[in-house]
Amino acid sequence: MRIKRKRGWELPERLATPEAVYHGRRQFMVGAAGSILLAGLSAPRRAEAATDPSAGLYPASRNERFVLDRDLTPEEYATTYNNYYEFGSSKDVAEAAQALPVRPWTIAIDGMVEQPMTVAIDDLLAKMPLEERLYRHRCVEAWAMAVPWSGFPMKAFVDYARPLDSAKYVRMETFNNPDVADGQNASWYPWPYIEGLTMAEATNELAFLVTGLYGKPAPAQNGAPLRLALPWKYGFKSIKSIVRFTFTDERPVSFWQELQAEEYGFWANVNPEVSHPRWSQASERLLGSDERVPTQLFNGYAEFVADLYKGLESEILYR
Ligand SMILES: Nc1nc2c(c(=O)[nH]1)N[C@H]1C(S)=C(S)[C@@H](COP(=O)(O)O)O[C@H]1N2
Ligand SMILES: [Mo]
Repeated sequence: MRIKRKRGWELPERLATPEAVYHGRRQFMVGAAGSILLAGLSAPRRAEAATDPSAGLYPASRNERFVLDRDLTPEEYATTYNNYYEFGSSKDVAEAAQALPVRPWTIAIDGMVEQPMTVAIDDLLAKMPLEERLYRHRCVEAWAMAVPWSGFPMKAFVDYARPLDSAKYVRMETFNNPDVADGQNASWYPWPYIEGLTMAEATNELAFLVTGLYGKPAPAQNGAPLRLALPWKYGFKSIKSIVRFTFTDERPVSFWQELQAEEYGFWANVNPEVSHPRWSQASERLLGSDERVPTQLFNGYAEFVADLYKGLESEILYR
């Protein structure tokens, strides 16, 4: 039986979801039996998470340089209201994401580097300076949260990767496994999820590779075992569950840009004065409440990043 899937824009906030772009194509639910199987898997998967080999590394000591102007979002909201299209286009993907095997997890480093290599996540964790940072996060859909991420500066990772001077960008790729991530069976999306940064952005002190949150290893729905946090950019730049970093001299085309370039670009810096083509970016809703607060230029991080964009005013910097 073919069941028509609920369209993403039935709820007000989803009016603003990036996926509201797909050309009016009708979608059909596939593998209803498959989701029952996943539900059955979730308890053992949770037990597995409890024995995460990196669990002893948390909580990491807090870097006090990054301060918030608002309360932390309660953990239950940050871990149950997620964008993770690999596991579906609703916000309710936490359960389905438990099917993602986060160990073993190997990360490839290739392209313009001295020596291409692969590294297992736990070997990488042993080499990187783990710390906790409190960051704001601003989704392009106009919801926002404040999260205690754990991880390491992307700069430390770039130093480890040893890119050549000819590298101008880093391109990142999420896993591609439609057997565990049913959303990847939706063929109108350009899987795998891709994102990219200039080398100056990737080595800016704010760019942070995340392995944990709320003093614990990151749950799958938040992008375990390795994701980005780029607090001055719209949330879609903060790619989850990364398996590959490619250093290149060509500007990467990201997942959302490939899907809808008029709405989602390469730079995607937060700016309250530049509207999305379909909604205002002037204010944002704090996750877990009905409160709206004004949005800030670069999401409040201008002092760290504004200089990165000097001389680039002819580019589309704010979407
Ligand atoms: N691979 C992948 N990464 C992703 C996404 C996604 O769908 N797939 N969604 C992005 C978007 S739109 C946002 S707002 C954040 C959400 O992160 P959170 O679920 O931890 O809040 O992840 C980003 N990274
Ligand atoms: Mo987002």
